[in-house]
Amino acid sequence: MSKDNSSLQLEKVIPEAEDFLPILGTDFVELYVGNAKQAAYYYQHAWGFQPVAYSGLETGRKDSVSYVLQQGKIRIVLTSPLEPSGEINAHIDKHGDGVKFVALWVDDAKKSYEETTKRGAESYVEPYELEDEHGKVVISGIHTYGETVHLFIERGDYQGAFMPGYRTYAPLAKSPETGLKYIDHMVGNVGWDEMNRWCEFYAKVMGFAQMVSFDDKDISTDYTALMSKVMSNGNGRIKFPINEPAEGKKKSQIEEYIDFYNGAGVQHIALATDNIIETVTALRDRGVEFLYVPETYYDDLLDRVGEIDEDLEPLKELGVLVDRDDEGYLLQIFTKPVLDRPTMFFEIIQRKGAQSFGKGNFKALFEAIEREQDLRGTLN
Ligand code: TYF
Ligand code: FE
Repeated sequence: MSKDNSSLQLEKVIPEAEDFLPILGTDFVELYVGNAKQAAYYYQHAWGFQPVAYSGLETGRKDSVSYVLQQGKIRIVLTSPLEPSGEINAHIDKHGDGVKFVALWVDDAKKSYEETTKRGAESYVEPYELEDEHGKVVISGIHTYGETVHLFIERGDYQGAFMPGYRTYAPLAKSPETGLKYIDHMVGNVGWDEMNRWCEFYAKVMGFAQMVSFDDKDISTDYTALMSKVMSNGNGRIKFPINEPAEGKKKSQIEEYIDFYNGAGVQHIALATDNIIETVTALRDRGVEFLYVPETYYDDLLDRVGEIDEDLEPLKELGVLVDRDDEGYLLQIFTKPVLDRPTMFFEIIQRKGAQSFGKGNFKALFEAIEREQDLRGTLN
């Protein structure tokens, strides 16, 4: 377990003019789920996402249904099939509920498609246009790890609720937001020895660079191990850590994920807040379950991270972890898996200068995950 938090920089800074894939931000994350109506209820009332748009039978869509929810800049789409068989059912059958699309907001979806496919990306969908009275949206897509897809979304000055084909969605009851602002990073789990291949994909096909402090040293506790590298796009707005399992005495959490997801996929989505104590308190009050860290974690916390703005007591009460690098510190906490399969979970993160990922917390975090694995009987 390395405690080294060397300065985190892009290995090479990509000048804007040379970035062949300028990305404005994450446009949305779309999950294929068994019951979008109930998933939408969960994300609204437990997480405080607000209803934005809906598409389904009432809008003339016959085969599937989608709910669009938003909090801060975070937009999630929940999609379920209305028919047997087909691509969505196959995805759910194999993976359970999970992330299908990580959609990236771009100025030019056609150019994004051309630049990436000519560098070797496998096409998911060629550029196509959707138009209604509110304007036009252009969409294209390429495959990434597992059955996950990157869509490129060009909105121009589209004025509608979400996209052509959607109408505003106004359920009977709403719940207040919980202070979530934007997606900080999204992590992919890939199979044995596949990490470098997918990092090379992000480098070569999408023009990303590795963030250096999180090098490819393996991360291990006494029992389990994994390897991880963080890839970031030219302007640093998109950060995609990639994990692969590594050999340990017991089964890596990454292997457990791969077993239950039946392949590579999105492991966790880190959501940023500017008040982690308020956010996590609200989420916990609404039933969101977080990983437990032993109280001893807090015994020498201030010796490790130095002075912080927050009171120790509420951090300890909630189980929030703290780490420092040479740019500042960060606070983070992880949910238990949010599905029946031990696959996807969320991280809540508040950055106070630090641009790293909580390396100093990996041991405590991974031991907490091991305790959960042990309860599931999946540690062996
Ligand atoms: O995104 C990260 O790198 C941190 C730590 O399986 C982490 O949130 C890394 C690997 C993992 C779980 C969390
Ligand atoms: Fe993370």
